[in-house]
Amino acid sequence: MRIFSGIQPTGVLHLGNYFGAIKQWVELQEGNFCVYCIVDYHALTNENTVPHELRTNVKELALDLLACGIDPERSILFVQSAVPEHTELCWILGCVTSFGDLARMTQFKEKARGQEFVNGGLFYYPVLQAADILLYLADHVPVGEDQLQHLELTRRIARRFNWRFGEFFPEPEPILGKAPRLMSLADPMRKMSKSYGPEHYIGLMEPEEEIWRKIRTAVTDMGLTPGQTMSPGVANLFTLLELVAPADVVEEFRRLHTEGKLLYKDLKETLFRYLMAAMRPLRERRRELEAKGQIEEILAAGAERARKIAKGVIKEVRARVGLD
Ligand code: AQP
Repeated sequence: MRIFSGIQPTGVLHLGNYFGAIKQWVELQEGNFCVYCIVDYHALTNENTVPHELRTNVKELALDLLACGIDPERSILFVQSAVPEHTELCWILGCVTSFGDLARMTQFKEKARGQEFVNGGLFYYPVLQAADILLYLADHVPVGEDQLQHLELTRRIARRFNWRFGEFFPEPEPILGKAPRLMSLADPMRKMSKSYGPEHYIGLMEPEEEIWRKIRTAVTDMGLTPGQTMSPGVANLFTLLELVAPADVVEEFRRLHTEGKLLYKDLKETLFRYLMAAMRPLRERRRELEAKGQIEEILAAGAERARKIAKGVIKEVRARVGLD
């Protein structure tokens, strides 16, 4: 498979990002051609992005990704703005994208809702995302569930380009992980996300006491709606437990829940223990990588490899649309 995926340098890496996407990124490195991108142009669509913070966030995120297991020898890891072909392809693809399709994107509608100033980049975001993926002729994209609609649009854009200019781009398929939609612990009706504030995510590299505080205060009893056997908050804690604990531990907690004997305190303590056991090696690796300090070289080498591919694809695209 030819894999492409991206992540925004908009702050800390959280458990939703990790279990929804990054863990698959790492696993897919085995036997596939993988291109992983820190999408800083996308981050500019966020009105709160501050220049010096963006620069720092890019490096911090690169360190996080390496600590999670992205191997720059096997995968191409680079920063989007270091490869200008992304924006060139974005413009060309925009010209085969339907305005109506863009206006239907739920992420745009959610992010634009209630904002006094809605920048054009936010509206055009899915076209740039399509360009990111198609520039590497990727056929598979590991993502969380929130990105499925954008990926469907990428497929439509590829189809329309191919129809107008001849078969060229693949129609990429999503790869969903075991936790395609991890929910906020403070409000389990919303996805875990940075946009809603620090109470709504758990950062991979947050201090342990802070992670325990967020788990300890996680919402559990919300009342059940008809047909539900578990409240959304408890279901979310079980989802997390399944990701980090052995099957027999999860089974035991499920049995207690079914018998009405489950103590949430026990569930939360066990989850915290297994979560930290899973995260500690990553946190340790990050400290080592930070001490080594080779991040700029790694990203520069990644950009060089990415650019080689991007240039070849753009050359072909320019010829097909009549620019060359
Ligand atoms: N809650 C989630 N569950 C599963 N997967 C998730 N992803 C994000 N949240 C969840 C997946 O993480 C990858 C990177 O997404 P991104 O670049 O959109 O990351 P982000 O913007 O930092 O994620 P946030 O916190 O949700 O940011 P905002 O609030 O700005 O939208 C993607 O594959 C995504 O699906």
